Formats: sequence, structure tokens, C-alpha cells
Amino acid sequence: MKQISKCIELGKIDRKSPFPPDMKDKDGAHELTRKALDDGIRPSDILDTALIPAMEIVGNKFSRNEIFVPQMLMSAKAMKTAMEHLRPFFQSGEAKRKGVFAIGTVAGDLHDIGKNLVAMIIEGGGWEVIDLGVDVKAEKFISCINEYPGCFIGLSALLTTTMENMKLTVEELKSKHPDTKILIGGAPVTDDFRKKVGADFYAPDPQGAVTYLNSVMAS
Ligand code: B1M
Repeated sequence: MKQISKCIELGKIDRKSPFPPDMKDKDGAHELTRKALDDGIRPSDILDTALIPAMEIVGNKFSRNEIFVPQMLMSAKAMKTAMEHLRPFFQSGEAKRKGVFAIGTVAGDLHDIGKNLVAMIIEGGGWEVIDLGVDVKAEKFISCINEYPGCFIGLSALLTTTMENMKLTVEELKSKHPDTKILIGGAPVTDDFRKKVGADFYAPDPQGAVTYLNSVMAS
């Protein structure tokens, strides 16, 4: 389990991946996760003791500027590779996730790099993530809430012009589903802006987002 964690933290995807150089030709997240399952380790234990702690380390390092986007993408790729082995157990209900989080970049905005990072870190934090993509209109978020009642919603925006659509989206969602918790983020977004638009939480980075979701679930 420690080896799986290390692979995710350092972005060692599989045996073939050349990065990091000192782990060349060694098993990566792909092989080790498969082996752990074959050895009878429960999928939920792999998630709780290897994947989630590793992604938490990655998210915290990113928040402290100790690693940057490329390293985080490598870690997220390793995490996703491990998750592919666990996915069937979540789908069958044999293993459980913390809740459902649906994320999208708001209407008019095509920037998705930050949104994808947030989605990956939250998935690595033990949540089921529905990625609605970019240029997402309020109706699509509303359909998603209808399909997954009680889900959390995340809105990302990178343009000062599309921040206005974030406001419209929050208003629309809150009018139809007042209890839905909405988390917002993106380079031009601030906590003051969150207060103005009536969203529930602002996270400056992916780790802030996952910490918020976990705290709501715990309360
Ligand atoms: Co665009 N772009 N872009 N662009 N682009 C910016 C944002 C800009 C600042 C560049 C500039 O002028 N200096 C500027 C916006 C200016 C403004 O609004 N004031 C800009 C512009 C103007 C435009 C176009 C209008 C350009 C044009 O066509 N004339 C156009 C708009 C297209 C559209 O969306 N309709 C456009 C297009 C593009 C590309 C398609 C070429 C490309 C996007 C590719 C893609 O995303 N697939 C692009 C890119 C790459 C950028 C820059 C260079 C990088 C953005 C990025 O990915 N950053 C950007 C300039 C810059 O930042 N240097 C720029 C890395 C990413 C990891 O950070 O997204 O902030 P970020 O996400 C962070 C946090 O914000 C947070 O977590 C992430 C990790 O820490 N976060 C959340 C994000 N979402 C969150 C959600 C949360 C919580 C946290 O909870 C739900």
C-alpha cells in the first residue's frame, strides 16, 4: 500500500513510465493496484489507505507551491490508472465513495485545465466526480442535480467576462435547488465575489475544494 501511495505521489503510472528516473523499470500504480486486489486487499482499503492520503499530499504540496501543474498531472494520471482497477467495485456498490461532486466550466468559458485538476484531486479524495465539461449552462447543472439528488456542484471560470455567467448560474441553481451546495473557483474568482453571487464556498486551489467537501460531509 505504501508503494502504491508513493507511485501516486511521485507520478509513477506504470512499469513503462520513465518518470521519476529512479523508479525506471519498477512497477507503478497500475501493476501494484492490480497486485493488491489479486492479493485480496479490499478496494475500499486501497482507496482509503493508499490513494486518498497520496492525493492529499499532492494537493497540499501544490497549495504550498512545492510542486507545479505538470507534477500534479502526473500524479493525477497515476491515481486515475489505479482508480480504473477499483471502478468496477464502486459500480457494483461493493465499495463506497463519499458523495457525488459535479463540476463544469461555466457558460461561455472554454478553459478546463484548472477544472480538470480540481476534478482529479476530488476524485482522488474519494468522491465520485461527474465532469460536465466546458461551456456548461445552468440547465445542464440542473439536470445533473435531478439525476444525482444531493450532489455538490463546482463551477470554474477563468475569464472576467464569464464570471458574470457564474453569478447567473448560481442564481438559477439556488432558485430551483436552494439546498444544493455550490463551490466556486478559478483564477479571477475571490471570496468577496462568492459572497456577492451567493455561492457556498470559494476554493483557491484543488486541495481547498476537497477539504471543504470533506468538512461538509463530516458535519
Ligand atoms: Co485563455 N485567457 N483565453 N486560453 N488563458 C487567460 C485566462 C488570460 C488571463 C490570458 C491573458 O490575457 N493574460 C485571459 C483572461 C483575461 C481576463 O478575463 N481578464 C484569457 C483570454 C482573454 C482568453 C481568450 C478570450 C483569448 C481570445 O480568444 N482572444 C480565449 C477565451 C476562450 C473562451 O474560454 N471562450 C482564451 C482561450 C484560451 C485557450 C483555449 C487558448 C487556452 C485554454 C486551454 C484549455 O483550458 N484547455 C487558454 C489558456 C491556456 C490560458 C492561460 C494561458 C492559462 C490558463 C490555465 O490553464 N492555467 C491563461 C493565462 C494564465 O493564467 N497565465 C489564460 C493553469 C490552471 C491550472 O490554473 O485555471 O487558474 P487555473 O486553475 C487553478 C485555480 O484557479 C483553481 O485550481 C486550479 C489549480 O490551482 N481552480 C479552482 C480552477 N477552477 C476551480 C474550481 C474550483 C476550485 C478551484 O471549485 C469548483
